[in-house]
Amino acid sequence: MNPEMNGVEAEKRQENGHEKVDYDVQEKIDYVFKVVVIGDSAVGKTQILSRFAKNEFCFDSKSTIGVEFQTRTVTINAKVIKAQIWDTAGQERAVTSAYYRGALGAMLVYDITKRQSFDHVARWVEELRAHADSSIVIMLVGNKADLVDQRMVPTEDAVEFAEDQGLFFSETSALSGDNVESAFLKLLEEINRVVSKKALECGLGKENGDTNVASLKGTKVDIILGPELEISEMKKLSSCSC
Ligand SMILES: Nc1nc2c(ncn2[C@@H]2O[C@H](COP(=O)(O)OP(=O)(O)O)[C@@H](O)[C@H]2O)c(=O)[nH]1
Ligand SMILES: [Mg+2]
Repeated sequence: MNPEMNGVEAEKRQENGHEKVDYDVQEKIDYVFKVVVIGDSAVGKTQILSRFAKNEFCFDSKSTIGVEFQTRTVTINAKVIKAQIWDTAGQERAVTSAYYRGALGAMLVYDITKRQSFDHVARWVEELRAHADSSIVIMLVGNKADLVDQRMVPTEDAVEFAEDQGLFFSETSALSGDNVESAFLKLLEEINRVVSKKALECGLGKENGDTNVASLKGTKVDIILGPELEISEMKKLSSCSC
């Protein structure tokens, strides 16, 4: 990862780039969920992320190299959730355990036109099992679904693998935008479900019937909480990633 640019700066730059620092929205955020995007080089990870975060597809992917994460805020079950989605930024071969730290979800991407990228998916799952939290939610994504004539990975092979490994599965096209939104939203919904369940298991929400930010403080629930804790968490992450 680029030591010159930690997560905090990446986000500032992104928001300043859009000349938009929306403090109102910031204040309302209930949870920040860290999600990592992994998979072989050139499968479309950066483009999937751009499609979800900015609804953009950039033919010159190089222009996004160096940005370590992008964010998008969505509402799920009346909770305002900021998805903080990390990109390998061209460092697929050098992903360290710091990249996975605190991640609640993973998008594991392969290219439906490159059999090898699918054959490597098992290795990426092992990597996740070794370095990420055991309750991490994993979405297997077959990208470039628009290239129908060049398909080398049958959908059934991926469905079978996903069922075997307990992963969610979707085929997407970052180019057309097909299924990108639904794949991310499904992942975030599942994370929300896991987090809410963990909170209940911790005996929370009984008194007030809710799993709000305040009630989660000081518990073992492994999430990044609202904006006031977000910066320190990001500093922690960035200081570990260099
Ligand atoms: N046809 C098609 N090309 C894509 C799609 N997603 C990415 N690409 C192209 O695949 C190449 C690699 O994409 P990139 O996002 O940089 O891959 P990364 O290395 O996994 O981040 C680029 O030339 C993209 O334009 C897609 O859904 N359809
Ligand atoms: Mg990339």
